[in-house]
Amino acid sequence: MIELTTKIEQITVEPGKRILVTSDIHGHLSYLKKVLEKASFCDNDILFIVGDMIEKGPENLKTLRYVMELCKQGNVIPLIGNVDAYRLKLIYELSEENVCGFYNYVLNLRQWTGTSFYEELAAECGYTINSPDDILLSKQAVINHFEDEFKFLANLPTVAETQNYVFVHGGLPEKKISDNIDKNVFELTKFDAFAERTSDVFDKYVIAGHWPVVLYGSDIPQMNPIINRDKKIISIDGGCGVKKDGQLNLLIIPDINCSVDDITHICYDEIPMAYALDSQKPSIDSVYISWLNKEIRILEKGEEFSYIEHMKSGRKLHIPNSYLRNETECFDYTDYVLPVKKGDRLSIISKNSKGYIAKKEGIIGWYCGDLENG
Ligand SMILES: [Mn+2]
Repeated sequence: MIELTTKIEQITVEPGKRILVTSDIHGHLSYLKKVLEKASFCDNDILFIVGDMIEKGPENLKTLRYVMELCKQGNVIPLIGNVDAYRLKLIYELSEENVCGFYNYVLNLRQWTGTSFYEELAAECGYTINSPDDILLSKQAVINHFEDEFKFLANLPTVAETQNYVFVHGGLPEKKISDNIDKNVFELTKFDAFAERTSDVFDKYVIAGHWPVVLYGSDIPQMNPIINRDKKIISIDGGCGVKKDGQLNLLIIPDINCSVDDITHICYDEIPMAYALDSQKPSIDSVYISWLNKEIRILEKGEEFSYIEHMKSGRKLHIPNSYLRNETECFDYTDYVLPVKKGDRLSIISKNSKGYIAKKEGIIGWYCGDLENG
C-alpha cells in the first residue's frame, strides 16, 4: 500500500539566488527543457516545480524521470499535484471493481494525447493495454518495476515554505501554514480557483498552480501569471497541455528578499508564430467564454460562423463553428480584438475567413490583418 499524507517542508533560500517556479508540466518534457533553457537555469538557482508533472501530455514517464534526475543536483524542489497523487493512488488501488473506469480514462487520454502515464509504465514492463484485463495483468509488474518512481512521488512534499514564499499545487485551506498539516493531500492539491475562493489574506505570498489562470478572467483571456496583492497569492498555471492556446510559465523571483514588483516570468509553448504586417486597436468591450460558463444557444447556424447567445453574459455574437463543442456549449473563445502594432510577433492559434485567433504576450484575441511567416 502507499500512504499519501500532507507534508510541509521548511526551506531556507540563501539570498543571492534566483528562485524559479513552474507548475502543471503535464508530461510536456520539451516545454520544461525549453523554458529552463530560456531562463538560463543554473546551479546557483533554486527551482520549485509545483505539482502535476504527469498526464495529459506526450511524455509522462520521461518527464517524471527527468525531474527525478534534476533533483540529484540538490537545487530542485518538486511538490506533489492532485493528478500525480491521484494517479499513484489509483494504481495501488486497482481492482476488478474500478478497473473499467480506469481503462476508460486511459482510452480517453490515448485519444486526446496519444498516450497516458499508465500505458507508458505498462509498455516498459512489456504490456500493451487493450482491455481492462490488461491493466489488472500488468499491475503487479508495474508496481515492482517502478518502485523508485512511486516512492519518489509518494514522498514529495505537499507544501514548501520559505522565508517569504509558500508553494503549494492547489491552495491552502488554512491561513496558518502549519494548520494545513491535518488536511488531506487532495484538499491542498485540488483546491480549484484558489485565488478566487479563499477569503484569507496570507502572511507570505502563496504561489500555486493547478487552476489555469485563464479561468480567472471573464472578458479577456490571458495565460500569464497573476499576482493578487490583496490576498498575497500568485497563480502561475498557464494551461500547458490543457488549453490548446496554453503555455508553460516560469516565474522568476530574482532574490528571496526582493520586492514582489521585481518578479517577472517567461513562458514557452509550441504554437506557430508569425509577424503582423498591420496595426490594429484593441476592442473595448469583450467576452471570454470558458468552460466554466460554456452554455450557449445557437440562434442561427451558418457554414463557417454561427450566431449564438452566451447564457452567462447574455451577449449575442458570431463565432467560428470550430469553437462550438455541440449545440449548447462553446469554450475557449473570445471576441476580444488584440492591440497589434506592425512588426509584432504573434502566435497563431486558428485561422478563419475573417482573420486569426492569436496570442500576443500571453493574451488571446483576434487579429484581422496580414501576416508574414517567422
Ligand atoms: Mn492540478
